[in-house]
Amino acid sequence: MKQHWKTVAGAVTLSAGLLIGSGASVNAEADPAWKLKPEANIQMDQSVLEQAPSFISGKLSTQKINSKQDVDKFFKENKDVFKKNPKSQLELKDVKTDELGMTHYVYQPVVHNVPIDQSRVIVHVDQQGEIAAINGEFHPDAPEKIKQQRELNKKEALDAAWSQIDVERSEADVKKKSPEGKSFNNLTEKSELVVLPQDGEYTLAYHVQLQFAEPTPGNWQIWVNAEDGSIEKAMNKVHEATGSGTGVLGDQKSLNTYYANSTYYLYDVTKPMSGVIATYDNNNGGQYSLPGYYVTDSGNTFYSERQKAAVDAHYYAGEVFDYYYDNFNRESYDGNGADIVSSVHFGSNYNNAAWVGNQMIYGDGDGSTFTYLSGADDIVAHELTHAVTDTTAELVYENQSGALNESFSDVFGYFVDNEDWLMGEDVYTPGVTGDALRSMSNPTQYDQPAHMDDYQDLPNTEQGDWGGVHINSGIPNKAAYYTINSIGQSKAEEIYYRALTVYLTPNSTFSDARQALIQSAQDLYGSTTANSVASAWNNVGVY
Ligand code: TI1
Ligand code: ZN
Repeated sequence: MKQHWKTVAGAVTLSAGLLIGSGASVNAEADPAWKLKPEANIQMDQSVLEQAPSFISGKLSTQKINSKQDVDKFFKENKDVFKKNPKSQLELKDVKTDELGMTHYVYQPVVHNVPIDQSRVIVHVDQQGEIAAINGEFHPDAPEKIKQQRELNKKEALDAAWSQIDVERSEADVKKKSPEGKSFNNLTEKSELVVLPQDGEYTLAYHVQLQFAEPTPGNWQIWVNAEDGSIEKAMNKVHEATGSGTGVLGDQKSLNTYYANSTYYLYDVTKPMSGVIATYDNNNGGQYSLPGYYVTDSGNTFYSERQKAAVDAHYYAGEVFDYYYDNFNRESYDGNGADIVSSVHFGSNYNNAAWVGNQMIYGDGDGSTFTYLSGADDIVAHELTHAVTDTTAELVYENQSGALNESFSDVFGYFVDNEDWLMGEDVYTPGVTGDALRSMSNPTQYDQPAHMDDYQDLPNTEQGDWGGVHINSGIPNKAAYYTINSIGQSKAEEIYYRALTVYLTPNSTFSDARQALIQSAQDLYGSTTANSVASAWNNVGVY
Protein backbone atom coordinates (compact mmCIF):
# COMPACT_ATOMS: atom_id res chain seq x y z
CA MET A 1 0.00 0.00 0.00
CA LYS A 2 1.10 3.46 -0.80
CA GLN A 3 2.42 5.32 2.15
CA HIS A 4 0.45 8.55 2.51
CA TRP A 5 3.02 10.44 4.42
CA LYS A 6 6.60 10.78 3.41
CA THR A 7 8.10 13.30 5.73
CA VAL A 8 6.03 15.68 7.70
CA ALA A 9 7.30 19.21 7.90
CA GLY A 10 10.81 17.96 8.39
CA ALA A 11 11.05 16.69 11.93
CA VAL A 12 8.91 13.94 13.31
CA THR A 13 8.48 15.21 16.81
CA LEU A 14 5.76 14.02 19.07
CA SER A 15 2.86 16.35 19.41
CA ALA A 16 2.57 18.22 22.66
CA GLY A 17 -1.07 17.37 22.66
CA LEU A 18 -2.70 14.15 23.54
CA LEU A 19 -3.45 11.12 21.52
CA ILE A 20 -6.94 9.86 22.01
CA GLY A 21 -8.72 6.82 20.74
CA SER A 22 -8.30 3.11 20.45
CA GLY A 23 -4.63 3.33 19.54
CA ALA A 24 -3.75 5.45 22.51
CA SER A 25 -3.16 3.92 25.83
CA VAL A 26 -5.77 5.13 28.19
CA ASN A 27 -4.74 4.46 31.72
CA ALA A 28 -7.65 6.01 33.45
CA GLU A 29 -10.05 3.69 35.15
CA ALA A 30 -13.54 3.93 33.77
CA ASP A 31 -14.95 6.53 36.09
CA PRO A 32 -18.53 7.78 35.62
CA ALA A 33 -17.58 11.15 37.05
CA TRP A 34 -15.57 11.86 33.89
CA LYS A 35 -18.33 10.84 31.53
CA LEU A 36 -20.41 13.27 29.60
CA LYS A 37 -23.71 13.72 31.37
CA PRO A 38 -26.69 12.40 29.42
CA GLU A 39 -28.52 15.72 29.64
CA ALA A 40 -25.72 17.52 27.75
CA ASN A 41 -27.04 19.45 24.80
CA ILE A 42 -25.15 18.05 21.84
CA GLN A 43 -25.40 19.90 18.59
CA MET A 44 -24.37 18.06 15.47
CA ASP A 45 -23.32 19.89 12.37
CA GLN A 46 -25.73 18.89 9.57
CA SER A 47 -22.91 18.09 7.20
CA VAL A 48 -21.14 15.89 9.72
CA LEU A 49 -24.16 14.37 11.40
CA GLU A 50 -22.53 11.00 11.76
CA GLN A 51 -19.29 12.53 12.85
CA ALA A 52 -18.28 14.69 15.76
CA PRO A 53 -20.44 17.25 17.52
CA SER A 54 -19.82 20.90 16.68
CA PHE A 55 -21.17 22.29 19.91
CA ILE A 56 -21.91 20.69 23.26
CA SER A 57 -23.30 22.79 26.04
CA GLY A 58 -24.75 22.35 29.52
CA LYS A 59 -22.95 21.03 32.56
CA LEU A 60 -21.01 18.32 30.82
CA SER A 61 -19.41 16.35 33.59
CA THR A 62 -19.43 16.14 37.36
CA GLN A 63 -15.67 15.80 37.49
CA LYS A 64 -13.91 19.08 38.16
CA ILE A 65 -11.48 20.28 35.51
CA ASN A 66 -8.48 22.18 36.80
CA SER A 67 -5.81 21.59 34.24
CA LYS A 68 -4.98 20.60 30.70
CA GLN A 69 -4.41 17.06 31.98
CA ASP A 70 -7.97 17.00 33.23
CA VAL A 71 -9.26 18.08 29.81
CA ASP A 72 -7.16 15.34 28.22
CA LYS A 73 -8.66 12.80 30.56
CA PHE A 74 -12.18 14.03 29.84
CA PHE A 75 -11.59 13.60 26.10
CA LYS A 76 -10.22 10.11 26.60
CA GLU A 77 -13.21 9.05 28.66
CA ASN A 78 -15.59 10.42 26.03
CA LYS A 79 -13.73 9.53 22.88
CA ASP A 80 -16.77 7.87 21.33
CA VAL A 81 -18.81 11.03 21.56
CA PHE A 82 -16.08 13.03 19.91
CA LYS A 83 -15.39 10.27 17.42
CA LYS A 84 -11.73 10.86 17.97
CA ASN A 85 -9.52 9.24 15.43
CA PRO A 86 -6.31 7.70 16.77
CA LYS A 87 -4.37 9.27 13.95
CA SER A 88 -5.46 12.76 14.81
CA GLN A 89 -4.46 14.76 17.80
CA LEU A 90 -5.42 17.89 19.62
CA GLU A 91 -2.57 20.24 20.35
CA LEU A 92 -3.09 22.77 23.08
CA LYS A 93 -2.55 26.25 21.57
CA ASP A 94 -3.72 28.58 24.25
CA VAL A 95 -5.38 28.80 27.66
CA LYS A 96 -7.37 31.95 28.30
CA THR A 97 -9.27 33.06 31.34
CA ASP A 98 -11.96 35.69 31.14
CA GLU A 99 -13.58 38.24 33.40
CA LEU A 100 -16.31 35.75 34.39
CA GLY A 101 -13.66 33.44 35.78
CA MET A 102 -14.07 30.93 32.97
CA THR A 103 -11.08 29.15 31.47
CA HIS A 104 -10.94 28.37 27.76
CA TYR A 105 -8.63 25.65 26.48
CA VAL A 106 -7.98 26.23 22.78
CA TYR A 107 -6.82 23.22 20.78
CA GLN A 108 -5.51 22.86 17.26
CA PRO A 109 -6.53 19.60 15.58
CA VAL A 110 -3.50 18.01 13.93
CA VAL A 111 -2.96 14.92 11.83
CA HIS A 112 0.53 13.45 12.08
CA ASN A 113 1.75 16.79 13.38
CA VAL A 114 0.23 18.68 10.46
CA PRO A 115 -2.39 21.19 11.60
CA ILE A 116 -5.82 21.08 10.06
CA ASP A 117 -6.07 24.53 8.56
CA GLN A 118 -8.22 27.12 10.26
CA SER A 119 -9.71 24.63 12.72
CA ARG A 120 -10.04 24.77 16.50
CA VAL A 121 -11.60 22.83 19.35
CA ILE A 122 -12.28 24.88 22.46
CA VAL A 123 -13.14 23.56 25.90
CA HIS A 124 -14.85 26.08 28.15
CA VAL A 125 -14.57 25.50 31.88
CA ASP A 126 -16.60 27.58 34.30
CA GLN A 127 -15.56 29.09 37.60
CA GLN A 128 -16.60 25.95 39.45
CA GLY A 129 -14.29 23.82 37.30
CA GLU A 130 -17.11 22.26 35.34
CA ILE A 131 -17.02 21.99 31.57
CA ALA A 132 -19.73 24.36 30.38
CA ALA A 133 -19.28 23.86 26.64
CA ILE A 134 -17.09 22.35 23.98
CA ASN A 135 -17.16 23.48 20.41
CA GLY A 136 -15.16 23.44 17.22
CA GLU A 137 -14.14 20.98 14.55
CA PHE A 138 -12.74 17.54 15.33
CA HIS A 139 -12.43 16.32 11.73
CA PRO A 140 -12.48 12.62 12.67
CA ASP A 141 -12.30 11.58 9.01
CA ALA A 142 -9.30 13.67 8.10
CA PRO A 143 -6.56 11.02 8.50
CA GLU A 144 -8.31 8.54 6.20
CA LYS A 145 -9.22 11.09 3.60
CA ILE A 146 -5.82 12.55 2.93
CA LYS A 147 -4.46 10.98 -0.23
CA GLN A 148 -1.46 13.12 -1.13
CA GLN A 149 2.18 12.77 -0.34
CA ARG A 150 4.35 15.73 0.31
CA GLU A 151 6.47 16.29 -2.80
CA LEU A 152 6.94 20.06 -2.61
CA ASN A 153 8.99 21.98 -0.11
CA LYS A 154 8.02 25.35 1.33
CA LYS A 155 10.00 27.30 -1.23
CA GLU A 156 8.45 25.48 -4.17
CA ALA A 157 5.03 26.14 -2.73
CA LEU A 158 5.85 29.84 -2.47
CA ASP A 159 6.98 29.90 -6.10
CA ALA A 160 3.80 28.18 -7.20
CA ALA A 161 1.77 30.76 -5.28
CA TRP A 162 3.63 33.73 -6.79
CA SER A 163 3.04 32.42 -10.29
CA GLN A 164 -0.66 32.51 -9.49
CA ILE A 165 -0.97 36.26 -8.96
CA ASP A 166 -0.36 39.28 -11.18
CA VAL A 167 2.21 40.95 -8.93
CA GLU A 168 5.90 40.10 -9.40
CA ARG A 169 7.77 39.10 -6.28
CA SER A 170 10.47 41.66 -7.13
CA GLU A 171 7.88 44.46 -7.19
CA ALA A 172 6.69 43.60 -3.69
CA ASP A 173 10.01 42.65 -2.10
CA VAL A 174 11.15 46.17 -1.31
CA LYS A 175 12.13 48.02 1.84
CA LYS A 176 9.83 50.79 3.02
CA LYS A 177 10.36 53.58 5.49
CA SER A 178 7.69 54.48 7.97
CA PRO A 179 6.90 58.19 8.44
CA GLU A 180 8.95 57.92 11.64
CA GLY A 181 11.92 56.81 9.55
CA LYS A 182 11.92 53.14 10.57
CA SER A 183 12.75 50.78 7.78
CA PHE A 184 10.49 47.76 7.31
CA ASN A 185 9.77 45.12 4.72
CA ASN A 186 6.92 45.74 2.33
CA LEU A 187 6.56 41.99 1.87
CA THR A 188 5.64 39.23 4.32
CA GLU A 189 5.68 35.66 3.03
CA LYS A 190 4.54 32.58 4.90
CA SER A 191 4.31 28.99 3.77
CA GLU A 192 2.98 26.34 6.14
CA LEU A 193 2.15 22.70 5.53
CA VAL A 194 -1.47 22.10 6.51
CA VAL A 195 -4.38 19.81 6.01
CA LEU A 196 -6.92 21.78 4.00
CA PRO A 197 -10.53 20.80 4.75
CA GLN A 198 -12.80 21.50 1.81
CA ASP A 199 -16.34 20.14 1.33
CA GLY A 200 -15.72 17.09 3.49
CA GLU A 201 -12.47 16.34 1.67
CA TYR A 202 -8.96 16.80 3.03
CA THR A 203 -5.91 17.80 1.07
CA LEU A 204 -2.32 18.01 2.15
CA ALA A 205 -1.40 21.52 1.08
CA TYR A 206 0.78 24.50 1.79
CA HIS A 207 -1.10 27.49 3.10
CA VAL A 208 0.89 30.31 1.53
CA GLN A 209 0.36 33.90 2.60
CA LEU A 210 1.70 36.78 0.52
CA GLN A 211 1.15 40.14 2.13
CA PHE A 212 2.32 43.47 0.76
CA ALA A 213 1.26 47.09 0.50
CA GLU A 214 3.04 47.91 -2.77
CA PRO A 215 2.54 47.98 -5.70
CA THR A 216 -1.08 47.53 -4.61
CA PRO A 217 -2.25 46.20 -1.26
CA GLY A 218 -2.39 42.42 -1.29
CA ASN A 219 -3.17 39.79 1.31
CA TRP A 220 -3.11 36.65 -0.77
CA GLN A 221 -4.12 33.38 0.84
CA ILE A 222 -3.17 30.55 -1.48
CA TRP A 223 -3.33 26.81 -0.86
CA VAL A 224 -0.90 24.82 -2.96
CA ASN A 225 -1.38 21.07 -3.26
CA ALA A 226 1.69 19.63 -1.53
CA GLU A 227 1.97 16.74 -3.96
CA ASP A 228 1.51 18.19 -7.43
CA GLY A 229 1.81 21.95 -6.83
CA SER A 230 -1.65 22.69 -8.18
CA ILE A 231 -3.60 25.56 -6.68
CA GLU A 232 -6.42 24.34 -4.46
CA LYS A 233 -7.73 27.72 -3.52
CA ALA A 234 -6.57 31.33 -3.88
CA MET A 235 -8.02 34.56 -2.66
CA ASN A 236 -6.92 38.07 -2.03
CA LYS A 237 -8.23 38.88 1.41
CA VAL A 238 -7.89 42.62 1.13
CA HIS A 239 -11.26 44.08 1.76
CA GLU A 240 -12.91 47.29 0.84
CA ALA A 241 -14.19 49.01 3.91
CA THR A 242 -15.89 52.18 4.97
CA GLY A 243 -13.87 54.20 7.41
CA SER A 244 -14.30 57.59 8.93
CA GLY A 245 -12.10 60.59 9.24
CA THR A 246 -11.77 64.16 10.38
CA GLY A 247 -11.21 66.71 7.64
CA VAL A 248 -9.02 69.81 7.67
CA LEU A 249 -11.87 71.95 8.97
CA GLY A 250 -12.68 69.47 11.75
CA ASP A 251 -15.65 67.94 9.93
CA GLN A 252 -16.40 64.21 10.08
CA LYS A 253 -16.72 62.26 6.88
CA SER A 254 -17.03 58.71 5.74
CA LEU A 255 -14.22 57.30 3.62
CA ASN A 256 -13.75 54.46 1.18
CA THR A 257 -10.82 52.48 2.53
CA TYR A 258 -9.21 49.12 2.08
CA TYR A 259 -8.29 46.49 4.63
CA ALA A 260 -5.15 44.43 4.26
CA ASN A 261 -2.42 43.17 6.57
CA SER A 262 -4.40 44.18 9.68
CA THR A 263 -4.56 47.81 8.68
CA TYR A 264 -6.76 50.18 6.71
CA TYR A 265 -5.56 52.23 3.77
CA LEU A 266 -6.89 55.41 2.17
CA TYR A 267 -7.39 53.40 -0.96
CA ASP A 268 -10.73 53.54 -2.73
CA VAL A 269 -11.61 50.71 -5.07
CA THR A 270 -15.33 51.40 -5.13
CA LYS A 271 -15.50 53.83 -8.04
CA PRO A 272 -17.00 52.64 -11.33
CA MET A 273 -13.63 52.45 -13.08
CA SER A 274 -10.69 50.10 -13.40
CA GLY A 275 -8.41 52.42 -11.42
CA VAL A 276 -8.35 53.32 -7.75
CA ILE A 277 -8.11 56.47 -5.69
CA ALA A 278 -4.98 56.25 -3.56
CA THR A 279 -3.84 58.85 -1.09
CA TYR A 280 -0.31 59.18 0.25
CA ASP A 281 1.64 61.14 2.80
CA ASN A 282 4.74 62.76 1.31
CA ASN A 283 6.04 63.38 4.82
CA ASN A 284 7.37 66.77 3.71
CA GLY A 285 9.74 64.95 1.41
CA GLY A 286 9.31 66.96 -1.78
CA GLN A 287 9.32 65.96 -5.41
CA TYR A 288 11.99 63.27 -5.19
CA SER A 289 10.07 61.23 -2.67
CA LEU A 290 6.72 61.11 -4.38
CA PRO A 291 4.27 59.69 -3.82
CA GLY A 292 5.37 58.86 -0.25
CA TYR A 293 3.73 56.44 2.18
CA TYR A 294 0.25 55.04 2.07
CA VAL A 295 -1.92 56.66 4.68
CA THR A 296 -3.02 53.89 7.02
CA ASP A 297 -4.92 53.48 10.25
CA SER A 298 -5.26 50.32 12.31
CA GLY A 299 -8.81 51.16 13.37
CA ASN A 300 -10.20 52.63 10.12
CA THR A 301 -10.67 55.90 12.02
CA PHE A 302 -8.55 58.63 10.50
CA TYR A 303 -8.90 61.21 13.25
CA SER A 304 -5.37 62.42 13.93
CA GLU A 305 -4.02 65.87 13.06
CA ARG A 306 -1.61 64.37 10.59
CA GLN A 307 -4.36 62.44 8.83
CA LYS A 308 -6.66 65.44 8.29
CA ALA A 309 -5.04 66.60 5.03
CA ALA A 310 -5.12 63.05 3.70
CA VAL A 311 -8.75 62.55 4.69
CA ASP A 312 -9.83 65.55 2.61
CA ALA A 313 -7.54 64.83 -0.35
CA HIS A 314 -9.03 61.33 -0.45
CA TYR A 315 -12.61 62.36 0.13
CA TYR A 316 -12.61 65.26 -2.34
CA ALA A 317 -10.79 63.24 -5.02
CA GLY A 318 -13.75 60.85 -4.77
CA GLU A 319 -16.19 63.74 -4.93
CA VAL A 320 -14.53 65.15 -8.06
CA PHE A 321 -14.42 61.69 -9.63
CA ASP A 322 -18.17 61.48 -9.01
CA TYR A 323 -18.68 64.95 -10.47
CA TYR A 324 -17.06 64.03 -13.79
CA TYR A 325 -18.62 60.60 -13.86
CA ASP A 326 -22.16 61.65 -12.97
CA ASN A 327 -22.26 64.71 -15.21
CA PHE A 328 -20.20 63.67 -18.21
CA ASN A 329 -19.89 59.92 -17.82
CA ARG A 330 -16.14 60.49 -17.69
CA GLU A 331 -14.26 57.66 -15.95
CA SER A 332 -11.44 59.38 -14.09
CA TYR A 333 -9.47 62.30 -15.51
CA ASP A 334 -8.36 60.51 -18.63
CA GLY A 335 -11.79 59.06 -19.35
CA ASN A 336 -10.19 55.66 -19.14
CA GLY A 337 -10.18 54.81 -15.44
CA ALA A 338 -6.69 56.00 -14.53
CA ASP A 339 -5.65 55.82 -10.86
CA ILE A 340 -6.15 59.09 -9.05
CA VAL A 341 -3.15 59.58 -6.81
CA SER A 342 -2.70 62.35 -4.26
CA SER A 343 0.12 63.14 -1.86
CA VAL A 344 -0.43 65.42 1.09
CA HIS A 345 2.12 67.07 3.38
CA PHE A 346 4.10 67.90 0.26
CA GLY A 347 7.23 69.93 0.85
CA SER A 348 7.36 72.18 3.85
CA ASN A 349 5.05 75.11 4.55
CA TYR A 350 4.20 74.89 0.86
CA ASN A 351 1.49 77.40 -0.03
CA ASN A 352 0.26 75.61 -3.10
CA ALA A 353 -1.26 72.53 -4.64
CA ALA A 354 -0.63 71.18 -8.10
CA TRP A 355 -1.15 68.50 -10.69
CA VAL A 356 2.36 67.32 -11.51
CA GLY A 357 1.60 65.24 -14.58
CA ASN A 358 0.73 61.95 -12.95
CA GLN A 359 -0.59 62.87 -9.52
CA MET A 360 -1.74 65.68 -7.28
CA ILE A 361 0.33 67.25 -4.54
CA TYR A 362 -0.89 69.34 -1.64
CA GLY A 363 1.17 71.56 0.59
CA ASP A 364 0.43 72.17 4.24
CA GLY A 365 0.50 75.93 3.78
CA ASP A 366 2.55 78.07 6.14
CA GLY A 367 -0.36 78.37 8.57
CA SER A 368 -1.03 82.02 7.84
CA THR A 369 -1.47 82.27 4.06
CA PHE A 370 -2.90 78.77 3.79
CA THR A 371 -3.64 75.77 5.93
CA TYR A 372 -3.61 72.24 4.37
CA LEU A 373 -4.66 72.94 0.79
CA SER A 374 -6.58 69.67 0.29
CA GLY A 375 -9.13 71.02 2.77
CA ALA A 376 -10.89 72.95 -0.01
CA ASP A 377 -12.94 71.01 -2.55
CA ASP A 378 -12.59 73.77 -5.17
CA ILE A 379 -8.80 73.38 -4.98
CA VAL A 380 -9.07 69.61 -5.41
CA ALA A 381 -11.41 70.09 -8.38
CA HIS A 382 -9.03 72.74 -9.77
CA GLU A 383 -6.10 70.32 -9.66
CA LEU A 384 -7.93 67.31 -11.05
CA THR A 385 -9.31 69.48 -13.85
CA HIS A 386 -5.72 70.23 -14.90
CA ALA A 387 -5.44 66.46 -15.41
CA VAL A 388 -8.60 66.49 -17.53
CA THR A 389 -7.21 69.39 -19.57
CA ASP A 390 -3.89 67.59 -20.02
CA THR A 391 -5.67 64.60 -21.53
CA THR A 392 -8.03 66.65 -23.71
CA ALA A 393 -7.33 70.20 -24.97
CA GLU A 394 -3.74 70.09 -23.65
CA LEU A 395 -3.73 73.86 -23.24
CA VAL A 396 -0.10 74.99 -23.12
CA TYR A 397 0.69 76.37 -19.66
CA GLU A 398 1.83 79.86 -20.70
CA ASN A 399 0.30 83.16 -21.79
CA GLN A 400 -3.33 83.04 -22.98
CA SER A 401 -3.59 79.26 -23.38
CA GLY A 402 -2.08 78.96 -19.89
CA ALA A 403 -4.56 81.45 -18.44
CA LEU A 404 -7.36 79.44 -20.09
CA ASN A 405 -5.91 76.29 -18.58
CA GLU A 406 -6.02 77.96 -15.15
CA SER A 407 -9.48 79.38 -15.78
CA PHE A 408 -11.02 76.03 -16.77
CA SER A 409 -9.62 74.62 -13.52
CA ASP A 410 -11.26 77.43 -11.57
CA VAL A 411 -14.53 77.11 -13.49
CA PHE A 412 -14.83 73.40 -12.68
CA GLY A 413 -13.71 74.22 -9.15
CA TYR A 414 -16.76 76.46 -9.04
CA PHE A 415 -19.06 73.79 -10.50
CA VAL A 416 -18.00 71.38 -7.74
CA ASP A 417 -18.15 74.02 -4.99
CA ASN A 418 -20.77 76.48 -6.17
CA GLU A 419 -21.78 78.09 -2.89
CA ASP A 420 -19.86 81.22 -3.73
CA TRP A 421 -17.62 82.65 -6.46
CA LEU A 422 -14.51 82.51 -4.31
CA MET A 423 -11.58 80.17 -4.90
CA GLY A 424 -9.78 78.46 -2.04
CA GLU A 425 -11.67 80.34 0.68
CA ASP A 426 -11.93 77.23 2.91
CA VAL A 427 -8.19 77.08 3.53
CA TYR A 428 -7.02 80.59 2.66
CA THR A 429 -5.79 82.71 5.58
CA PRO A 430 -7.13 80.54 8.40
CA GLY A 431 -8.56 82.84 11.02
CA VAL A 432 -9.64 85.48 8.47
CA THR A 433 -13.17 84.86 7.21
CA GLY A 434 -14.68 85.91 3.91
CA ASP A 435 -11.47 86.27 1.91
CA ALA A 436 -10.00 84.01 -0.76
CA LEU A 437 -7.18 83.65 -3.25
CA ARG A 438 -9.36 84.61 -6.21
CA SER A 439 -12.92 85.64 -6.97
CA MET A 440 -14.64 84.75 -10.22
CA SER A 441 -17.38 87.33 -9.82
CA ASN A 442 -14.97 90.06 -8.90
CA PRO A 443 -11.43 89.19 -10.02
CA THR A 444 -10.11 92.70 -9.36
CA GLN A 445 -10.78 92.25 -5.66
CA TYR A 446 -7.72 89.96 -5.65
CA ASP A 447 -5.64 91.87 -8.19
CA GLN A 448 -6.69 90.01 -11.27
CA PRO A 449 -7.84 91.76 -14.46
CA ALA A 450 -11.52 91.29 -15.28
CA HIS A 451 -11.36 92.85 -18.75
CA MET A 452 -9.03 92.69 -21.76
CA ASP A 453 -8.20 96.37 -21.21
CA ASP A 454 -6.31 95.28 -18.11
CA TYR A 455 -4.62 92.22 -19.59
CA GLN A 456 -1.14 91.94 -18.14
CA ASP A 457 1.74 91.17 -20.46
CA LEU A 458 4.08 89.32 -18.15
CA PRO A 459 7.26 87.43 -19.06
CA ASN A 460 6.98 83.75 -19.79
CA THR A 461 9.10 82.80 -16.78
CA GLU A 462 8.35 81.29 -13.41
CA GLN A 463 8.75 84.81 -11.96
CA GLY A 464 6.29 86.12 -14.52
CA ASP A 465 3.84 83.31 -13.65
CA TRP A 466 4.42 81.97 -17.18
CA GLY A 467 2.92 85.05 -18.74
CA GLY A 468 0.49 85.57 -15.88
CA VAL A 469 -1.50 82.34 -16.02
CA HIS A 470 -2.88 82.94 -12.50
CA ILE A 471 -3.37 86.65 -13.24
CA ASN A 472 -5.02 86.87 -16.64
CA SER A 473 -7.25 83.89 -15.79
CA GLY A 474 -9.39 86.62 -14.19
CA ILE A 475 -10.64 87.58 -17.66
CA PRO A 476 -12.03 84.18 -18.76
CA ASN A 477 -13.14 83.62 -15.16
CA LYS A 478 -15.27 86.74 -15.31
CA ALA A 479 -16.69 85.60 -18.68
CA ALA A 480 -17.62 82.30 -17.04
CA TYR A 481 -19.29 84.18 -14.22
CA TYR A 482 -21.41 86.16 -16.71
CA THR A 483 -22.22 82.99 -18.63
CA ILE A 484 -23.31 80.96 -15.60
CA ASN A 485 -25.35 83.88 -14.32
CA SER A 486 -27.24 84.19 -17.56
CA ILE A 487 -27.82 80.55 -18.63
CA GLY A 488 -27.50 78.66 -15.33
CA GLN A 489 -24.97 76.11 -14.14
CA SER A 490 -26.34 72.99 -15.78
CA LYS A 491 -26.14 74.34 -19.34
CA ALA A 492 -22.87 76.10 -18.59
CA GLU A 493 -21.16 72.96 -17.38
CA GLU A 494 -22.14 71.02 -20.49
CA ILE A 495 -20.87 73.85 -22.66
CA TYR A 496 -17.57 74.19 -20.80
CA TYR A 497 -17.00 70.44 -20.85
CA ARG A 498 -17.73 70.25 -24.56
CA ALA A 499 -15.45 73.17 -25.38
CA LEU A 500 -12.62 71.64 -23.35
CA THR A 501 -12.94 68.13 -24.72
CA VAL A 502 -14.02 68.81 -28.29
CA TYR A 503 -12.94 72.24 -29.52
CA LEU A 504 -9.99 73.70 -27.65
CA THR A 505 -6.45 72.98 -28.82
CA PRO A 506 -3.04 73.44 -27.15
CA ASN A 507 -2.49 77.01 -28.33
CA SER A 508 -6.04 78.30 -28.10
CA THR A 509 -6.30 82.00 -27.27
CA PHE A 510 -9.05 83.82 -25.38
CA SER A 511 -10.73 84.51 -28.72
CA ASP A 512 -10.57 80.82 -29.60
CA ALA A 513 -12.11 79.97 -26.24
CA ARG A 514 -14.93 82.42 -26.92
CA GLN A 515 -15.58 80.71 -30.28
CA ALA A 516 -15.29 77.20 -28.81
CA LEU A 517 -17.83 78.00 -26.10
CA ILE A 518 -20.23 79.71 -28.51
CA GLN A 519 -19.98 76.74 -30.85
CA SER A 520 -20.58 74.28 -27.99
CA ALA A 521 -23.59 76.28 -26.84
CA GLN A 522 -24.94 76.31 -30.37
CA ASP A 523 -24.40 72.52 -30.71
CA LEU A 524 -26.10 71.72 -27.44
CA TYR A 525 -28.78 74.38 -26.94
CA GLY A 526 -29.11 76.56 -30.06
CA SER A 527 -28.65 80.22 -30.84
CA THR A 528 -30.25 81.87 -27.84
CA THR A 529 -27.81 80.20 -25.48
CA ALA A 530 -24.96 80.77 -27.92
CA ASN A 531 -25.82 84.48 -27.93
CA SER A 532 -25.71 84.59 -24.15
CA VAL A 533 -22.24 83.09 -24.23
CA ALA A 534 -21.17 85.65 -26.82
CA SER A 535 -22.33 88.57 -24.71
CA ALA A 536 -20.55 87.18 -21.65
CA TRP A 537 -17.29 87.43 -23.60
CA ASN A 538 -18.21 90.81 -25.06
CA ASN A 539 -18.52 92.02 -21.47
CA VAL A 540 -14.86 91.22 -20.81
CA GLY A 541 -13.65 92.65 -24.10
CA VAL A 542 -12.82 89.37 -25.84
CA TYR A 543 -14.10 89.08 -29.40
S1 TI1 B 1 -1.99 74.03 -10.88
C1 TI1 B 1 -1.22 74.92 -9.63
C2 TI1 B 1 0.02 75.60 -10.14
C3 TI1 B 1 1.15 75.30 -9.25
C4 TI1 B 1 2.45 75.74 -9.83
C5 TI1 B 1 3.54 75.37 -8.94
C6 TI1 B 1 4.20 74.10 -9.34
C7 TI1 B 1 -2.25 75.91 -9.18
O1 TI1 B 1 -2.78 76.61 -9.98
N1 TI1 B 1 -2.55 75.88 -7.89
C8 TI1 B 1 -3.61 76.69 -7.43
C9 TI1 B 1 -4.05 76.20 -6.04
C10 TI1 B 1 -5.31 76.87 -5.66
C11 TI1 B 1 -6.44 76.69 -6.43
C12 TI1 B 1 -5.33 77.64 -4.56
C13 TI1 B 1 -7.60 77.32 -6.07
C14 TI1 B 1 -6.49 78.30 -4.17
C15 TI1 B 1 -7.63 78.13 -4.96
C16 TI1 B 1 -3.25 78.12 -7.36
O2 TI1 B 1 -4.06 78.94 -7.68
N2 TI1 B 1 -2.02 78.42 -6.94
C17 TI1 B 1 -1.56 79.77 -6.80
C18 TI1 B 1 -1.17 80.02 -5.36
C19 TI1 B 1 -0.35 80.03 -7.67
O3 TI1 B 1 0.32 79.05 -8.03
O4 TI1 B 1 -0.06 81.17 -7.98
ZN1 ZN C 1 -3.76 75.49 -11.46
